[in-house]
Amino acid sequence: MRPADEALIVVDVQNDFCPGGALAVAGGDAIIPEINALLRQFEVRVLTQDWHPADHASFADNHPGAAPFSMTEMPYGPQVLWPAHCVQGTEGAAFHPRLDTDRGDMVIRKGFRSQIDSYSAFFENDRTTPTGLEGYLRTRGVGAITLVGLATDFCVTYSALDAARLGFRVAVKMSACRAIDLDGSLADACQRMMTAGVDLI
Ligand code: VGL
Ligand code: ZN
Repeated sequence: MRPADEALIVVDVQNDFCPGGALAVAGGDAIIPEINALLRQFEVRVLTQDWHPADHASFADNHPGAAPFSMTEMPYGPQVLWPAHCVQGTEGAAFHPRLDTDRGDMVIRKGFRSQIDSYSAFFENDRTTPTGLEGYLRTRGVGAITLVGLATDFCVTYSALDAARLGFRVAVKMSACRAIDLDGSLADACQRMMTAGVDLI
């Protein structure tokens, strides 16, 4: 087992991010066996779940004429417009059936406010509205986190950068992540994580 002050955070291993899903990440389901093995090694285990209302502002469908994967401006900055995904209560928003969710101590949902997206497990995309995860980890005595899941270049990276900014020691286990990789976003994300002191392992 890993030391008690280390948490595993499993990001968005949901049907819509796996092959056949609405915002499928190539090989998204291939990481599940490794994640299930990791879930047995950590004392503190958090699962995150992207959890959007149908009228969510990050969905291209809610912007007449906008194409999926195009950009828009939100009050908090630029935002990618995604195909509708992870709509609350749908099969697409459910965890992948092979993910060992029984091992999760805590499920944190994010992106449930219609006017703001939330890539990070810690803060919404305005970088200030908290999800509550920081308090959960601190009250459990966590000082170090390992991130795995989907997608490397969006929710995993934003979570890693916020965690580093909050003072946690942060590692991303790259073999247990898969990327969307829009216009070089994966290389850019890795560069930003390394600059922030995140360990890519
Ligand atoms: C994600 C795009 C939109 C992710 C979530 O989990 O990386 N990406 N919503
Ligand atoms: Zn989303």
